[in-house]
Amino acid sequence: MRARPRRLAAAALATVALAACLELPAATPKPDLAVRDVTVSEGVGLESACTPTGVEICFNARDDNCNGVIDEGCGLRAGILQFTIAWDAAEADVDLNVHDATGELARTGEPTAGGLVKDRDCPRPNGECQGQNVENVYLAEGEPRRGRYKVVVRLDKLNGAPSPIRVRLGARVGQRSFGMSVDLAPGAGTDERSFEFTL
Ligand SMILES: [Ca+2]
Ligand SMILES: [Ca+2]
Repeated sequence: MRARPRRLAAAALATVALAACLELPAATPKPDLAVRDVTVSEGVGLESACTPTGVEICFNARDDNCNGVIDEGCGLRAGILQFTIAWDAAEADVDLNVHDATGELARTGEPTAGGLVKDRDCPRPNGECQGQNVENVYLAEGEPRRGRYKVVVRLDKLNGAPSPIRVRLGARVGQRSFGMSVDLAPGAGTDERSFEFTL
């Protein structure tokens, strides 16, 4: 009787290992994924059109080739929903906080009830980010939940980096792409900017 759970655990581990090796191709967007009521923090310019500038460049949170996927080929996961931030100040700790349609915050590890998961969290003490600070949240499973999504870009700590910190946010919502560049500085009112929309 004891062998069975062990076999199941081994199978689960194998599945996780296999999933970790695969860079999942972007799902084909469904044409009916309508995006409504897009809002951003006051004073932030939102880009809602993609202008191709050449081949995809890694870790800039831009869909440089306008193929609907941000920073593909760079080790980041992608899905029909994808939110990516990038910033140059290596020491600064900036967080990408994406709340799904149920209000749950996407974290590394387990997906939220709405299927969102974070696959990269920077900077890391072990140098894993190699000075290329990127955070990425994507829809890992299921269909996008209908409802209000909130994407917050927040400066956690400067860690000695000169203020303000310029952060780029790129978002893919079905066939639509959005982008914004923000300057974050410590203090209430200046340490975060947000982007919201309804599906
Ligand atoms: Ca791309
Ligand atoms: Ca890019």
